[in-house]
Amino acid sequence: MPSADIEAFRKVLASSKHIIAVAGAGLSAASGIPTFRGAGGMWRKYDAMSLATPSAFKKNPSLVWQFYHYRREAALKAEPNAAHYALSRLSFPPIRQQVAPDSTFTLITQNVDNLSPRANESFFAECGEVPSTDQPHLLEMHGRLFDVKCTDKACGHTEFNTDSPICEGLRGTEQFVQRQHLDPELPADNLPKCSQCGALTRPGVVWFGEMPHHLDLISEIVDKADLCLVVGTSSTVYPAANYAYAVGMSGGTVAVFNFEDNESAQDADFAFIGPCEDLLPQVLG
Ligand code: BJW
Ligand code: ZN
Repeated sequence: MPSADIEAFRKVLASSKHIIAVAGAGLSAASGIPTFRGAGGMWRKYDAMSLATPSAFKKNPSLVWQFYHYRREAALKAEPNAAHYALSRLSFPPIRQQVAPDSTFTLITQNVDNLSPRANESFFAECGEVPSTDQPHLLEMHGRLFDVKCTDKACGHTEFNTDSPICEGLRGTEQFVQRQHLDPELPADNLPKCSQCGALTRPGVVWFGEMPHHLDLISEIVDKADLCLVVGTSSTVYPAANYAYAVGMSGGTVAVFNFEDNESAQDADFAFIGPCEDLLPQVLG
């Protein structure tokens, strides 16, 4: 049975040398970003294979872009929540009183919404001290909604673009997603084009069947981790779903923060069941 003893968890936190957090959509739920699989989740309304695969994009880039335009607009309107900031706090030496001074912390997020980088940036601005860069504080393994990639391999241009809307042709189409009726006829001319070569672009997120980012670095960090926080993820998508298991198998501690008492919570050493935006600040201290 996992423990929910906050004092016992804090002792482990304080004595851990290499801490990681593996985060998913539940981390951003309180910011108003829908999850994928839970109640109100996007994969309950839309078929993931028709929107989040390279073949879906090849077949109908208009449908896929309408979906990602909606997601971009939602993420631009959202603000980081208390759970993002609780994790930011673990990254910044001057205020990391809950952890050993020589410990490391890396957030490995599956989220693409830019809310963790924004939380870190504003936290860092408040702290006024440059965080140690020996190991990255944040790895966005499923890419970023605001990376826009040229589909012409010979060009290969990628840019970070937070324009709202990303192009005039998609303006207002977010309503189609809200009404669950994407426009299959939206012409390809209406879609975002590469600023360098004019070819069609695609969202810089990692779709099913594509290789997630930073895998070698993540493997190194996971291999030496002695504490893994699993925050707001259903742990159903690989390879992310394996990381907590790997830490547990090598003798580390696993602590799950989730709304639901799911399988990964039952297998964990600690399980804090409830909204992570309340639990993370409370439990991390
Ligand atoms: C709260 C809360 C609150 C709510 N507080 N909690 C077997 C083994 C290995 C791989 C595979 C395999 N079978 C198939 C595969 C391949 C596939 C895969 O895993 N498929 C599964 C469906 C089985 N994986 C891939 O294709 C990946 N690539 C790959 O494997 O490359 C080859 C490789 C080879 C060798 C080594 C390594 C790699 C790529 C996966 C790409 C996933 N892409 C998406 C879309 C990204 C773009 C976009 O955003 O649109 O990523 S799918 C979607 O799922 C998104 C998410 O990042 C990902 C995970 O979802 P997440 O975050 O867990 O969300 P939910 O909704 O599932 O869960 C939310 C949780 O929050 C719930 O538990 C709630 O209870 C909780 N919650 N509110 C706390 N307030
Ligand atoms: Zn191009």
